[in-house]
Amino acid sequence: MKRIESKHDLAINGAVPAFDQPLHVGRPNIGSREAFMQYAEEIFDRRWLSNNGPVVQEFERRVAEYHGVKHCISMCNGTVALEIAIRALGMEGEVIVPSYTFVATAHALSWQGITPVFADIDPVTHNLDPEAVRRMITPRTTGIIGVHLWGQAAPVEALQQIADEHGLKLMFDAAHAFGCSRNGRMIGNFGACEVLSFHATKFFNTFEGGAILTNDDDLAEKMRLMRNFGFSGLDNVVHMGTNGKMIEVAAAMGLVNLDAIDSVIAANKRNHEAYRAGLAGLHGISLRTFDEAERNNYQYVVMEVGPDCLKTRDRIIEALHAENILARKYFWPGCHNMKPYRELYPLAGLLLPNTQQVADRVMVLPTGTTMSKEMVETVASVIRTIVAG
Ligand code: T4K
Repeated sequence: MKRIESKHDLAINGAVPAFDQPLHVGRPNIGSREAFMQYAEEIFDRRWLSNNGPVVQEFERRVAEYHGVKHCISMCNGTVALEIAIRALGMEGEVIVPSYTFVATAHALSWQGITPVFADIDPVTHNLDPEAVRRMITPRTTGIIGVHLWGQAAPVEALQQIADEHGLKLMFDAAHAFGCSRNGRMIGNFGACEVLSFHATKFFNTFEGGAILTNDDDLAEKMRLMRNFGFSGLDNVVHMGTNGKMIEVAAAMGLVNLDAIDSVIAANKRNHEAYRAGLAGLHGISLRTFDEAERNNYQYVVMEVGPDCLKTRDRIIEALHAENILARKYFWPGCHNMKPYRELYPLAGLLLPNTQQVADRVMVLPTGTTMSKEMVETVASVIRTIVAG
């Protein structure tokens, strides 16, 4: 690996890039290929490819067990899972969400004619600020969707209290929070239900996929119907529904990745520690830490570029991309600044100062099983050189 010691070693100054292949944020973690191929063979032999097959059932059982929750209803992706959960809870009118999230959180509402109302975040945790949520409640509000951003739980107790006081539904977008806990209790056990994403780029993937976790038997039953066109038995449609089913081969990927999960967590944790050591003391730069008292998946390495840093976030990103280090500006510029929502709320920015500030400062760095400790150390030394140069 190339050594980066002075600004003359940087690709933006004409040197060869630090890496000859791009380093992506979101390179998939993949468990045993042999085990996956074995599942695939069995799936072909059975000729049962979708519709609640045996692999999907086994997958749901193990994901529910892993999170200590009664029901796991698997889905074709996290976005459809959000849409189904929202509809099953009977949300309508206005629903309060953070703007600082992946756009799917907001889209899952507006796709169904529900207005996402953006509340500001806590600038330290990056999660919804309960007081900001209170300020956004109107007579049309029917629910709140908290997001466990970066895998760190939203303030679930405070949000539950607000929901109870105002008779609102509460659910969580737990797309980042597979395997994480809050006060020792696993994600999946908060609000009415919680939605996971198993997209290729996630800590835990099923190629594409998602799931809803809940302890509510009736809700689980309803959501199972809704993901399969409302069919109860062969010819009997008893509910409105869509096609949200997970396929067998996706569930097989999930099972092999579940078997590998401890090694993925270990790799992410090792990388996070290497980033922390590599960036320690760098003026104007801070790295989000994890609460070691909780279960964490360490999937997102979130670096904040403060106003006292000698370089801007965008300048650092530009220089990193030149080195083939494809850091991302998640979740810039905030949903409220994206075209479908910008026109709806031209003044939303005034209500979301923390969202604006955080979205302008954050970048996410590559990690996962495809990144070695040495690669992380090189990325950190590149960042140090960019910032100083
Ligand atoms: N809620 C939240 C809070 C979410 O973060 C997400 C998804 C959802 C809901 C919705 O869940 P899903 O419906 O997706 O299950 C990515 C993912 O597409 C998205 O799933 C994820 N959040 C979001 C945070 O990141 P992009 O646009 O950055 O993805 P993309 O395709 O550019 O991938 C990132 C990088 O990963 C690429 O540059 C290359 C690498 N990559 C990607 C894929 C797909 C690979 O190396 N291999 C691959 O197979 O949104």
